[in-house]
Amino acid sequence: MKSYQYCLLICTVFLFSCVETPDMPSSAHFNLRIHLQDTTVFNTGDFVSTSGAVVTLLSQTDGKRLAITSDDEGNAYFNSILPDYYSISANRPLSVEEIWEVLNKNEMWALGGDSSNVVLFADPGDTMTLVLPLSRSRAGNLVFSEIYYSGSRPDPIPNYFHDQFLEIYNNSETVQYLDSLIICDAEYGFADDEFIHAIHAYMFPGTGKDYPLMPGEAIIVAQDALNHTLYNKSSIDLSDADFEFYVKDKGDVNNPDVPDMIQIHHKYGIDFLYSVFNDALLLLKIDDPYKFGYDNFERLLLPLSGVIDGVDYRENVSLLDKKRLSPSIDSGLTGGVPSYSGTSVGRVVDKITDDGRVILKDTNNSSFDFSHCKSRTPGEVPNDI
Ligand SMILES: [Ca+2]
Ligand SMILES: [Ca+2]
Ligand SMILES: [Ca+2]
Repeated sequence: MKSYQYCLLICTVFLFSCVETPDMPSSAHFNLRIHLQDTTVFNTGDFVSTSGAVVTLLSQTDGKRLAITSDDEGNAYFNSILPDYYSISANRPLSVEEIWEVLNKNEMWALGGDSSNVVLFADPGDTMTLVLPLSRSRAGNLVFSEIYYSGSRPDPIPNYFHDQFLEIYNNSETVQYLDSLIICDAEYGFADDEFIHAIHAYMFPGTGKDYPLMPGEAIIVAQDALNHTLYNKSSIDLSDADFEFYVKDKGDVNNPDVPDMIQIHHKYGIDFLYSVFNDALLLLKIDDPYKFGYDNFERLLLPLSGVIDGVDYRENVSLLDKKRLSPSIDSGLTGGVPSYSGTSVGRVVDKITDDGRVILKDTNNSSFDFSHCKSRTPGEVPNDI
């Protein structure tokens, strides 16, 4: 009986191997032209808003990525590709000058488009054309400017991670309100899903305009708003944090002077701990976080359409196939920070306006938008390029 099962297993593995890695004849190759179509007001400018976009093609079978920059006609040509399921994303940053020309405002916008899990095929040697609409990307207003997830060096406590914090920065020129925005993490394995599968989700308090954040200002959300140097000398003082995650029913500590984030979903753990190895963190604006319910493992489903900012981090930043977030939110990876090293990752400066306001880089690709911080700087953003 056992040998029969073993044989069946071998046959099954062999069968799936055959199905999942087809030996495609080279004659099956075809060409793909992705034509970008700007459906926004930016197509009225004197510049070509579909030119210079980075168009990325991701094979769903083997995870291979191809990136091509669109030409002056808004075309990205991918030559000699194989029929497959693909995800496509396009990102076109808009310069301050381009935005000013069209909107007469000093705002931050990008153009982006994506299409997930589409079957692409054509007769061998033929060229298939796919039109990808671009819409205004929400990048820019509020961004994660520093993420400290790695935990402190042992001094004396090993594996000290209660000092994790998130810094959120107003990257825009107008006042932004934190009221009712949600911070969540994202379970691994759903990068192509239309929902974030959140293990933890917490909401800022306030009823609409209680927590304004001025242009160029940052706030800190601490795991625990404590002076952590009292417990581990290599840690930091977060007793002045602006908000903290407080998990009432798990024996969490509470600093009564620091407002608590409101628990929306908490699947497990003594706190909203994000992994010291790899995780993804998101900031969202969603009217009803319970509208789409839960997945089969009690993870809260939050729609991608509500995402304001999202950052994917991992100890090995070359493992793009292990990403948790869709390329439309974050097409790269930050991290590369050893656990318990006391190192944080922070967004780099894009430019500084004439009146001295720092604009942080946000191309929705954290491989380029983030770097390692020289030191943890809760509440402060860098001011040199
Ligand atoms: Ca806490
Ligand atoms: Ca508190
Ligand atoms: Ca900082």
